[in-house]
Amino acid sequence: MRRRIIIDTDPGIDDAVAILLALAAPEKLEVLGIVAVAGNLPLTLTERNARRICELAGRADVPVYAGCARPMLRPLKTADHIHGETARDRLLLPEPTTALQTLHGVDFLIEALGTAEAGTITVCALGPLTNIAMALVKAPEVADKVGELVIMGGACFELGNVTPAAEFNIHVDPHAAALLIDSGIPTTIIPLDVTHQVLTTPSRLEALRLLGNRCGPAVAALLTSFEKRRRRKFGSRGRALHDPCVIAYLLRPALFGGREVNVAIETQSPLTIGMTVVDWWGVTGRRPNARLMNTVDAGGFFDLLTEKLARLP
Ligand SMILES: [Ca+2]
Repeated sequence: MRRRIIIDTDPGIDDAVAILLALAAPEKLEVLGIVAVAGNLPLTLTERNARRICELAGRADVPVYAGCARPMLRPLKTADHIHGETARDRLLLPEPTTALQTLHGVDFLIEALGTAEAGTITVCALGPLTNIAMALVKAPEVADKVGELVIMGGACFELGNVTPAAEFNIHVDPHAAALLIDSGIPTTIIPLDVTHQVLTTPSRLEALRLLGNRCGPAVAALLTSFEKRRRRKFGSRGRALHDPCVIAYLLRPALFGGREVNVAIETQSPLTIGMTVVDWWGVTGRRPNARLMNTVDAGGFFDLLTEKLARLP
């Protein structure tokens, strides 16, 4: 069955790889639209990067919308030091030939969900959850239309990557995350516990570089530039591919394993704000509200990525 998906994203280097992977599998995924959000970079750059990625993939026909320019309550915190490469290096991503859609991204979400059958749309959340939460603030009735919300975000045993307790996407807009986790939408979470197992290696990057098309070497170059920056912080370990795990999960769910748990989002504490408090051992008695993944076949992931990206221009 072909899934109809909306990608909400803040590209961002690993967002770029995720979008390319989705566009490389049209027999499995119909991308209804891409909605940019402020996160890794400010909105003006994330929406433009989204269009540049579609251009690279030869899919300028995919509509790109701009959503929210800041989180619901907190000031925007970007990760420009890591993701600025996409803005600076014109060689890696071409300039877009198509214009941004005029409809606001939140209104696109409401419109696309509003006109769909109940439970038929998959929403892929690759950035802070502001747009999706705002869609539910404006039109709560569209929640029923979401068949599955797949979030790259949070952490269980891996704890945080932006503070000791919090993962970036949840930390940037914890209030949006808290609203969604309590929305009743069937939710799958791919946390750092999974993505920190999906690491680049020289041979995995080489396989992409050798694809002989435009997209494979571009992805290898993006990930290599990313890896250089990251090395200062995390040592010689490879670069974790966070967001593409969401698309890989849609394409090949058997690569991932997890369990139904209760997740609560910390929105109060200055020390741990944005922490995903996961009841892994079921000690609270709170009802499970998400399927949280904790295992992944990383080799299988890179095989899938390489196999699919080979099909792009
Ligand atoms: Ca992202």
